[in-house]
Amino acid sequence: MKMKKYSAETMVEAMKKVRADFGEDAIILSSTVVNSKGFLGFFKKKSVEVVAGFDEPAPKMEEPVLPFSSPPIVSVDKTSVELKKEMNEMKKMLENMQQSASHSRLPDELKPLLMHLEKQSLSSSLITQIGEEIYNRMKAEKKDFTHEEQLLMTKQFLEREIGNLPFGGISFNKKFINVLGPTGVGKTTTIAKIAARALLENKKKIGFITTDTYRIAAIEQLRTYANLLQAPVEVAYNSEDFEKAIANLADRDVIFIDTAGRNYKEVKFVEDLTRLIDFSLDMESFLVLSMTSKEQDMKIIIEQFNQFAVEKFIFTKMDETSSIGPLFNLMKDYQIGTAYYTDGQEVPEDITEAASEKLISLLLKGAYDA
Ligand SMILES: Nc1nc2c(ncn2[C@@H]2O[C@H](COP(=O)(O)OP(=O)(O)OP(=O)(O)O)[C@@H](O)[C@H]2O)c(=O)[nH]1
Ligand SMILES: [Mg+2]
Repeated sequence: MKMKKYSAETMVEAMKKVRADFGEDAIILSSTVVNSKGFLGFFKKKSVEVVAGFDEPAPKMEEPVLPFSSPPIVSVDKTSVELKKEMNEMKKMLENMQQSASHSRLPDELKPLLMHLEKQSLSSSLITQIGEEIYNRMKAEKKDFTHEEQLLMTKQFLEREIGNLPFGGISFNKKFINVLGPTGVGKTTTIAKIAARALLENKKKIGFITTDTYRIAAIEQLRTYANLLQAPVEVAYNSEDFEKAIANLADRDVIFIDTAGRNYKEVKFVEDLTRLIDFSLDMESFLVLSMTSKEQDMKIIIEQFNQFAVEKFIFTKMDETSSIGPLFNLMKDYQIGTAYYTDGQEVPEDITEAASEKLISLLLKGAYDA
């Protein structure tokens, strides 16, 4: 606030001065009548002293013009990133709350089934949908359902969710079977299992190309299986070798390509594959994932391999897990079906051609055992 003192002979004159300076908005803070002494009592005069104040309007704030890379902008960005993070966390919390709220809304009769699906690590979104669907039918039909009926409804639900995806083994329509996947998931063993079936059951002329030249043992491992099946193996160190291998195996009906297991979270390893293998060939590509891996890590791998038009998944080591829900979550999320699942180290026995009913039965097995 601005303040100023005015003296005038009369109050009216003092106010005129105040208004001249501050306009109508002035506030009179004090006013005093002053008696001037004059000379020996002569010329004695009265005057008025006024202290007026005026509130200045706050200056209009202009947007501060900051240099592009100045620290304040960085801090604004950081705040928005943090805000986003917090909002995402809140969203997740809310979703979880909604989910548990919707579970708690569901009748007790459904709890064993839903808990079984949770133990199988089926996604909470699928579990909630299953619970809601059965509950809605209970309300509509005004009756409880037996365990068998609940299982049947769950099967029907899952069949609708994933049943339209492609399932089943190699088609034999394509000459090349390309088997991709991270380290140690069981690519080579699975190739041996599939190849044995192609030879023994489908009477196909089979051949192998290995591009896994990083480890001598990898080549030997494939040679061992190939010798048992009396089939030729070509080793491709580079793309020229790969072309030669194709020419050498021209008389084969099916050619299995074994690739090196690498840390495919790293883009450079994925790029190495594209330099070596001719993906434009008449080829079916399968991505091998082990059921012992974390779902989050499998997702990263799938996204890295998406560019290769992965035809179907092969899930291995089913025998080493007690939760196969992720298999459903991944098929649903990426709309990719399953060719085979494997459940042991024995070649060629431990492999099954996948079908949606078989997988759903495995998921629901033991739902009411307790
Ligand atoms: N329990 C179990 N073990 C399996 C299964 N499939 C493969 N294995 C084992 O997993 C190990 C790795 O198998 P490989 O076939 O060499 O795996 P890979 O993906 O070719 O490995 P790299 O070439 O090193 O990336 C071996 O000990 C296999 O016997 C399965 O379904 N269940
Ligand atoms: Mg291998």
